[in-house]
Amino acid sequence: MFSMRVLWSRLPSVTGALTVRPPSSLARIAQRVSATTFHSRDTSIDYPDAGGSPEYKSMYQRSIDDPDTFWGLAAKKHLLWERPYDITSSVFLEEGFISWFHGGKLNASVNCVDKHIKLRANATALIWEKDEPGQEERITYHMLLSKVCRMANTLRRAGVRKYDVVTLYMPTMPEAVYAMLACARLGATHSVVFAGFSADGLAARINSSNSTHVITVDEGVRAGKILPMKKTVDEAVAKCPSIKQVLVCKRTGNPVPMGPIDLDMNLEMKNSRPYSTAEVMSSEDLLFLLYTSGSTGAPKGIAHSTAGYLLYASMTHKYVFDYKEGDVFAFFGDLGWITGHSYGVYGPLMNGGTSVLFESTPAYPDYGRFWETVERLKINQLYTSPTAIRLLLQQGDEWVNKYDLSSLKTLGSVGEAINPEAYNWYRDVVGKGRCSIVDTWWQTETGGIMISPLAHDKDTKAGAATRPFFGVIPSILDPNGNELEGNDVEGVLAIKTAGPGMARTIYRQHERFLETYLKPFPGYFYTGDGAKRDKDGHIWITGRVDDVLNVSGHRIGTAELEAEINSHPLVAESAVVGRHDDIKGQSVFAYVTLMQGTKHNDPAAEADIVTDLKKRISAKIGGFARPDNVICNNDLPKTNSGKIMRRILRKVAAGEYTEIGDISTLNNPDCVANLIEKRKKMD
Ligand code: 6R9
Repeated sequence: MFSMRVLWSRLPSVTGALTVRPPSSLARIAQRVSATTFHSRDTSIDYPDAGGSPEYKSMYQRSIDDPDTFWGLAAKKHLLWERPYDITSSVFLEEGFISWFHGGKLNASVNCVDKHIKLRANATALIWEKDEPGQEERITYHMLLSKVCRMANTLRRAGVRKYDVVTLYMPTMPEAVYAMLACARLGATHSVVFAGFSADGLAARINSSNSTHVITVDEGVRAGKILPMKKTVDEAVAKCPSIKQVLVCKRTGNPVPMGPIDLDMNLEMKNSRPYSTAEVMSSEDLLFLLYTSGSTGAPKGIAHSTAGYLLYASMTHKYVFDYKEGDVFAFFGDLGWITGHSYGVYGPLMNGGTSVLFESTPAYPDYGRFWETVERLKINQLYTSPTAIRLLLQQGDEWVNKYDLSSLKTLGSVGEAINPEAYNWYRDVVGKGRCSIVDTWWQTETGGIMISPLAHDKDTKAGAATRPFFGVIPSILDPNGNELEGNDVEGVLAIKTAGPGMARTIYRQHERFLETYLKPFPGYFYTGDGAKRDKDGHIWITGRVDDVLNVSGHRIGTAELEAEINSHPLVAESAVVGRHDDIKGQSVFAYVTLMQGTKHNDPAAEADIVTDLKKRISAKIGGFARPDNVICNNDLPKTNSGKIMRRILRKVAAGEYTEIGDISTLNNPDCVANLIEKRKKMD
């Protein structure tokens, strides 16, 4: 742990001119903090411009030819170090050894908050756009520092220590940001669990990470509905022996039962000092875990480092969106998603920016919500998902045209491929043809945007993620792992580099990290996505090539869903596939074989089981993963070796009966006709 006093005395050559006296104002703290960097500088945002193609090309080339110099300069400039690093990078991809800025010491909350106090104490750090429109709250950097410190002191008193894992189960609100940064201040690793997960989903993530504390709220509010979040935490924590304390923040203020391990966060914060020392962390210490779904097994706790992640989030935020000082940046999505971490919190705050936290939905109280918010808050960069764009497109242009959107400069899309119709509408109707559109491809595992045009780039196409960010070498491989050189090629997407923002491991499962990402194609980071490079060299993402579904931007592993379905006492076997959905991108389609003796063709009995299964998924995983369709059948198509032929099930789900292909090699070809018959009844 360092106090400012200790910190100064560690760097005598830089701080020699300063007297070691406790600072008496925030401005003075910041002055001294910035004096401790190993290069003297202010904290203004002054990146070179790279919006146009020539600058992009030369910077990209430099980042590939000499990554250490490229990222090293950036790290010296944009991170506030308590101690300089010694080694820029050491990467041995095949054994998952990824280290950036070794030897460096820093603290993430100091970088996101304290760093800015000297220059922008009264600038707005966060605008909380609450569920009810027109009630936004603004939090300045000074207020943010005070809240983060008060919360850090509260957590410390509640027993949170360096390297503990703290689970956050919270709505999109400033307290969630305070909690992330307060954990970072204490050197604890935060693990945010999306508020849509059920008690069981939450418990699984708490247990996997061995969390000691949970931070939550009394109740959430979304689209006018109350979500009993504390109650869900109570149910989860009953199954989590590692939890020592639950800290409850106020959202609705309605009374909720408080048990022996529960603490009222607001009360504790009120009585806490608004200054808190920050733990000195190493560059490679973990900043956070975020659970995500893969094609097999339980959810994976993707682990991100401190220095490399912060640098990558800030650089991508700045360059992809062309974020300028004073701009208002809005990610319209949930903080519990990696996009909320990198572009709702860390990227904008590293850059001294203003970030809008949007608690509501695109349709509440009506379909004009996004646009009314853009007008009222004068949003300059808007970042959201194709699902939301498609939903709003379907409601007609009147909703958009009612509002003044002239503040908008960059429009971003993330989470899944954006279809050309949605892209064109975003560009022409929302952006009036004068905004940059950035279709950004990346993953929880990559920490920040990997493939995307930069704002102002004119050489783009509707639906193409376009080109790699600095330091990224995207490779397209054939099934044997051979790199497909040149243009006009299609295959699986792998990344040949591990830049500063890449995930470092799967928490406490490094072997699984290797198996999942690094062993499939030695020397590359395997993404699980397909991609093509067109004749002009632009990259297009063609979708997952593994058994991972993407429903409204949520990643859901089919194996996880099948495990839940199979745990139903009347289910013998199941197979889950994705079906195209005009708004959600994909919906969950489940095929189920019932236990022998269960009446397969009794519609009433089947309907009961189907209802049961849908409820079960909502309860065990979360409502977003609920299957839209379930077919019960006495058999599923299998190969001679007993493998379920998902390819056929996908075609049946899509209603593409004529494209099913040869089924003669199946062990049980007859079952396909039954499935088709049942599927047709669903139309
Ligand atoms: C940031 C994020 C990652 C998966 C990824 C891919 C899909 C994300 C995309 C995209 C096409 C884009 N994906 N952005 N597909 N075009 N612009 O979404 O992280 O939740 O981990 O999902 O989402 O399939 O592999 P995450």
